[in-house]
Amino acid sequence: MPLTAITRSVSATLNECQLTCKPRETIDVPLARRQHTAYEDALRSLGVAVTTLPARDEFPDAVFVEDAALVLDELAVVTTPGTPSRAAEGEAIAETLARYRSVVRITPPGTLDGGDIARIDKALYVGRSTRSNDAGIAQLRAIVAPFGYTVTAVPVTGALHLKTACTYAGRGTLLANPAWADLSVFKEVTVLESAEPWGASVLDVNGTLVMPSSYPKTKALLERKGFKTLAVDLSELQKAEGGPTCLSLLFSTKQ
Ligand code: CIR
Repeated sequence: MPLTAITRSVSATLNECQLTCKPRETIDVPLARRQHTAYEDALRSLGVAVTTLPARDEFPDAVFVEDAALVLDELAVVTTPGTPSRAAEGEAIAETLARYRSVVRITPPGTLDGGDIARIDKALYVGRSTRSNDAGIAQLRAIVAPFGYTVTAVPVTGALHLKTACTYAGRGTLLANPAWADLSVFKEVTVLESAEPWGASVLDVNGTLVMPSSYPKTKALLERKGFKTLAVDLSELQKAEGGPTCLSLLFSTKQ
C-alpha cells in the first residue's frame, strides 16, 4: 500500500528546543533545514508521498512531528506531548490528520509522546518515560483496544523516548540499546544490540531502514544481518535529540 509521510519544516527557534539527555550545543538552523529536506528526499526515494507542513516558530520542537500523533490504519490519535512547550503540538497537526483518518485525542492529565510508541503489527509498546505517563498510556489502550491493538508499557530509563532505546527493524528483530529500556516485555523478537549507544533508532520505510549517517558501525551490523539501510546526515537535528523516526508521521494511504 502507498505510504504518506507528514513532516513539518524546521522552526527558526530550534535552538530553544527541549533537551533531556544531551548538553546544549548551537544548532546551525540553515543546515538543519537542508538536512530535513534531504531526509524528505530520502523518503521520496523510497516511494513515500511527503506532505510538508509550514514551520511553527512558536513551537521550537515542532519539526519532530512524530511526538504529536500516532497514525494507525483505522484512526489517528492526537497526543498531548508531555513537556509544556510541546503540549499544544497535537492540536497543531489534528486538522491535517483529519484529512486522512478520524481523529481521537489523548487529553490531560494524560500525556503521551509519539516517540514513546514502538509498533510491532498489532502490538503497541509504549515507553513510560518523562514524557508519557500512566494516564496517557491507559487512554491510548482504551482508544485502540476496539481495533484489536494491545498496549504494553515499557519502563524507559536513561533515554528520552522508547524509540531512542529501541525500534523494530522488521523480520522479527528489535534493534536496541538494552541499557535504556526494560526489554523483557518484548517476547517474540530477537534483540540486536546497536553498535553505538544512540544507534538503535531506525525508521523502516518499505523494507529499507532510514538511519543517521553518524552510526556507521550499527549500519554495517544491520547490513551484515541482511537489512537494507539508507543513511542520512541528521547532525543538527540530533543536537536537538531528534532522530529518523521523529521527523515524520508515516502511514498507509489508499489510492
Ligand atoms: C524534545 O525534547 O521533545 C525534542 N527536542 C526532541 C524530540 C525527539 N522526538 C522523538 O525522538 N520522537
